[in-house]
This record gives sequence, C-alpha cells and structure tokens, in this order.
Amino acid sequence: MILVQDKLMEQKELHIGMEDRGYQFGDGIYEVIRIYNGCFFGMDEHLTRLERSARELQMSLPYAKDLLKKRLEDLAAVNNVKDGQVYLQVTRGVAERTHHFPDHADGVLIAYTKEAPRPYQKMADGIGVITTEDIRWLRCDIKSLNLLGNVLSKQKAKDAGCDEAILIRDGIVTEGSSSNVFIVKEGELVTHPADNLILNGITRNVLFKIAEESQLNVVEKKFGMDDLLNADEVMITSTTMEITPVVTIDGKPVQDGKPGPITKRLQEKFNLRIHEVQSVEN
Ligand code: DCS
Repeated sequence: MILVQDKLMEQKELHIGMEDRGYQFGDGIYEVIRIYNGCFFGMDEHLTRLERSARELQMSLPYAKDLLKKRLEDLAAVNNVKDGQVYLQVTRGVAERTHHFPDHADGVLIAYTKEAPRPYQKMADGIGVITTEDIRWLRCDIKSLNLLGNVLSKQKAKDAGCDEAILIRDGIVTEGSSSNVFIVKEGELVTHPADNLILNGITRNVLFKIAEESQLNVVEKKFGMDDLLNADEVMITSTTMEITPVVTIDGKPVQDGKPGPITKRLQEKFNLRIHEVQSVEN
C-alpha cells in the first residue's frame, strides 16, 4: 500500500498528473525517514524539516503534521515494515505549465515504504569517497526534489568505485552528495555550519547529542581539503548510512585506512539510541 494525500491505496491506483510541477520542475520537497524494528526514528524532526522546506518554497502541505504522522504510522503498519524507510514527497501540485507559481494548485503528497537493512558492512569497514566540486544551487538547506547536482556527484563516485562524493565549494568541504561530513581533529568533531550551503541533517543533529553525552566537543566551522585529507578520522552521517566511517579519500587512506576509535564510539552510542527509541515506543 502507498499513501496518496491522506488515503492509503494500492500503488496501481496512483495517477500522477503530466503537469505535476514536481515532475516538470522538480518543484517539491521530500524526506526519507528510517524505521527500526517497526518504529520511526526522528519522525518529528523530519516532519518539522519538511514544514520548513515547504515554508522556504512558499508551499503549503496538504494537511497538518499531526495527521501526517498518524498516516505514516498507518502506512508502515499496514505494510508491516520492520527495518526500512519511508519516502515522502510533496509537490506544488498540478497546473498548466508556467514557471511562476500557479494561482490555484493543491499540493500532491505521496509516501511509500520499503524494507532496507541497516548498512552493517559499510558501517563496520568504512567506505571510500571521492571529492568533487559542489555544483549545486545556493539553497542546499531546503530538501527539494531538485537533486541533479547530487545525482551527478554520486554517479561520479560510483564510476570511481566509491560510495559517496564529498562536495567542495570554493575550497571548503560542504557535505556529501546525500550525507553530512564530519572530521575529527585533536579530539574535536568539526562539521560545516548549518547555513544555506548544506542540508541540516537529522542524523547530524543526533550526532551532536551523542557527542555531547560522550563529552566530545563539536565545532561547526568551515574546513578545507587539507583538513579533510589530514584529519584523524572522517565520517559521514545520514538517515540511510547512519554513522559511516570514511577510510579512503580519492584513493588515499585516511590515517591507517581503518575506522577510528571516536567514530566507533559514536556508532555504539547511536545503536543505543535506536534501542532506546524502540523501548519507549513499544
Ligand atoms: N545532505 C544531503 C544532501 C542529503 O541528501 C542528506 C540525506 C543528508 C545531508 C543527511 O540528512 P539526514 O541525516 O537528515 O538523512 N539524504 C537522504 C536521501 O536522499 N536519501 O537518504 C537520506
């Protein structure tokens, strides 16, 4: 079953309008929310970010957050999702094709779930990344459907046999093509400030909390390629990749090429948090 507006239905009943602005302009927003053992992780934070994205694009959501939360829970329950995710998107709706906003259009919301195991192997072994120029627009803080810059960067990583592309704008490390980037330097975690150049990741914010619990200082400041290449540890965070160590950058190992102790400690704390959420909800 899938969710269309506020109704659960079979996928074959879905009709997407040819002039849906999401389809024609990428004029819409989305979220990917994780489900662990049947429980949503960070649902409120994701829906708050969805509301923010809508506001920034002067879009309105078809209905209120509380009902949306309930419908997503119904969707996950009816599909009996255990470890998986929900993909949720809202477009500005269907209207005759003009670039400017239509006078009248109702937003179109769809959501579907899928089973997705946790990326255990990558979290344990670490991943290889490439660096590439950040060619995206200047509102990367909005989780919009316009993902061509991200798509092209991720493809470049895949072509190089890597799992992620780390994006560099004017010599500064912004984020990954679908993740946030952290480095460890002299016992501190450093990551790009949450301004217009990055998406303020939900996992990024979870990392802030668990770092604080571990008496680890997190500094939001800009850092460059040299800092990245000479970091003690490098990690990426995202809903799907959780906290994953980066062990090679452009083919060169990060230190000894193995996941570092601080990354491992944070991963353990993250695991505990997932279990806490489950015991609260069950
Ligand atoms: N930066 C970008 C550009 C992203 O696309 C994502 C997540 C993140 C950071 C990390 O944010 P979260 O911690 O909130 O997930 N991208 C989602 C996506 O498109 N697929 O999975 C996650």
